[in-house]
Amino acid sequence: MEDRIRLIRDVREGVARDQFVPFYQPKVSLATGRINGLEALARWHHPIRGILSPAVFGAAFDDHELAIELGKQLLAKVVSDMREWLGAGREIGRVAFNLSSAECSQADLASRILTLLGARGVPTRHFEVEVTETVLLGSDTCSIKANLERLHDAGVQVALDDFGTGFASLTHLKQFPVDHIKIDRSFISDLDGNSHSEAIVAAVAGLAKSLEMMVTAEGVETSGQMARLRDLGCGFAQGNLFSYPVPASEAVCLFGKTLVPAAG
Ligand code: G
Ligand code: MN
Repeated sequence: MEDRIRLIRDVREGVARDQFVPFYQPKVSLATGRINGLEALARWHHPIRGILSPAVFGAAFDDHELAIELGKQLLAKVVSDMREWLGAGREIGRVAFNLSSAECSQADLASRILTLLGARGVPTRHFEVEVTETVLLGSDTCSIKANLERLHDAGVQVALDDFGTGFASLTHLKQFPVDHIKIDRSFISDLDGNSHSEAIVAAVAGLAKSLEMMVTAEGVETSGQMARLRDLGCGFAQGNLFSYPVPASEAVCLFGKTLVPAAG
């Protein structure tokens, strides 16, 4: 059987068996060192192969119906985790959820998310959605724009993910209600020594500041990168330096923590 078909069949079975779970990775303020939120990341708790990342199953998102089912399974678990944390009085900040192209093209996505948050008593100020430029370039621009505007107007923050790797980024900042830019990790990984990456990070941080958007650097792995990011004016950072993505049971220990020394 062709690899792609086998993968889609296996993922479909995994979804039916409720094997997809969110892991969480903290986002940290470079000014205060404190955690300001988490990003929920899809993981497949495979009965034989263990915890798998989207590097293994990401291609399954090309199947629209499956991407939507998978998204629903993950969203329900994320909102449930948030409900539990809020109920226990945790300072959860904002929890970000990655949206696929298939989900964003659904006309009822925003109302589905808002209804679920409302039903579980999770205030929208604690929620964020992340979309890549590839998602924004999807065929159904109308639905995508309407969904993001509805979410944004309701108090859900909108983040533009993997910034700098797609097309027409600057147009998107004007066309869509973007609150937050996430700089792709390819610019961070060669920060130590690559002056072009430095210039790009500085420019994006400046752009975000002028547009009054938050800016988060992704994939920060070394303290050298962290120090450079701080100097270049980047407000927030995320990456394995601070914490690997962890299951909900471990994420609960992260709230309210200071992960790096404050600037100065
Ligand atoms: O596209 P997006 O930025 O949402 O992807 C996040 C992915 O990046 C996750 O699957 C996560 O496991 C991975 N990731 C998170 N932090 C790091 C890091 O510091 N280094 C690398 N190489 N990958 C990371
Ligand atoms: Mn993301």
